[in-house]
Amino acid sequence: MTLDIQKIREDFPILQQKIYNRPLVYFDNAATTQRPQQVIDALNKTYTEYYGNIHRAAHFLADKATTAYEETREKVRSLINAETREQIIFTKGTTESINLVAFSFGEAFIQAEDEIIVSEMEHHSNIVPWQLMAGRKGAKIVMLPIDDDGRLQIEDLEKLITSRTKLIAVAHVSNVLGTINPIAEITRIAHSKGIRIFVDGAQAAPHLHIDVQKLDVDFYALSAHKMYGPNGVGVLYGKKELLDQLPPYQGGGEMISEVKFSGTTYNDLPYKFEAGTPNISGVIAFGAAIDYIRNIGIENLAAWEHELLNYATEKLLGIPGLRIYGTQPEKSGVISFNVDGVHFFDLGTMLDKFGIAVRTGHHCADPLMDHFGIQGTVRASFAFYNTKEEIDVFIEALKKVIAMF
Ligand code: C6P
Repeated sequence: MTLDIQKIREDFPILQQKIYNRPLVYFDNAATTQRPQQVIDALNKTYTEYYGNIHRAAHFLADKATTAYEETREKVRSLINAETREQIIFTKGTTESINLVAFSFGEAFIQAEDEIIVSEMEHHSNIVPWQLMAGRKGAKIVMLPIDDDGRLQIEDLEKLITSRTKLIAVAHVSNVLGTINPIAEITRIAHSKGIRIFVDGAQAAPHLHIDVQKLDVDFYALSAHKMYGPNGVGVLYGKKELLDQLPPYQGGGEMISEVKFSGTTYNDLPYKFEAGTPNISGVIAFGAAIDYIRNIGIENLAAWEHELLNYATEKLLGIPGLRIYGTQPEKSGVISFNVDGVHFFDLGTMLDKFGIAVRTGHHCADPLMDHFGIQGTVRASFAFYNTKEEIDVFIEALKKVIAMF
């Protein structure tokens, strides 16, 4: 199917504006995507028509809000093909999902001297929570290295695994390199040794068809704001037998079954992990975002983004002195690069003056920067609403900026 990109773009009001009198070129989609009118309308409709606190009141508004909230849970379940809705836990985002597992899995399963394997390409969100847990428990973090193409050295994995290894934490897609990691293969190795796997899907869920049962992962995390949905909403998927064994992450309303000063019992899944009033309107509007991307078709948007990636990569490689980090064939629409003699920050700041939004810096991946011996990069990241014409504008602006320096 060929996508009508111009028609799709009309759904995104923010893309219609000019920045410094030039049409906005939004290439910072890995940081956060923009929202279609359908998502904005869903948010608006929740607040204007059926806002109430969920799961706890007998009145009409609360009942309607609860139904809509739970409908999104079912949409997420279906999107990632989880076995049951109980395994879909709403959080604030990928970061909170990781902190939840690091805390609760740590409490249940980690002893002093145990080891967690974390890859070198991880976002800080998939490093620091494990370090905090390791610090509390006296456990150790072991790094799974990458090569200079940005490929995980899977062949080293078996050598890194010891009898103390309890979990492997890895991104499905790198936010800097775009590398799509072979999750099914890593999972097979992990499970053959009785090790659990946590997958950070923040950069994968917006671009790939995710099937948690086929991947056989133990935990999977994602963020709605990278999927054309509201910010402040995320998901944690987990295998039921594991989630059942984990203690709660936070205490508060809704996560309990009965509270007595002599002791408290906890609610069933997924509520055991959803303490307090959640982002009700955000979760409901996330349902509209899922409908939106499923209407386009994940395969269709992935194919178009891949075409954009190839088109931009070829043009960028034609610029003398430009180096791309992350050159794996299995790659999503993210291009990180530097240009000889020009600081990434200057490039980003000048591109902004042409109306082009890119991200510059370490992209919350310091260990990865250390691997390449750099402080940061410029990163252009694409979504299905981007066009080849925008890439042409970006390349021309980039050439002008380089010439100025
Ligand atoms: N990366 C980027 O510009 P939150 O902030 O919780 O929604 O997602 C955190 C996160 C976790 N893992 C990966 C692979 C990510 O890319 C991110 C967020 C953004 O690359 C903001 S730093």
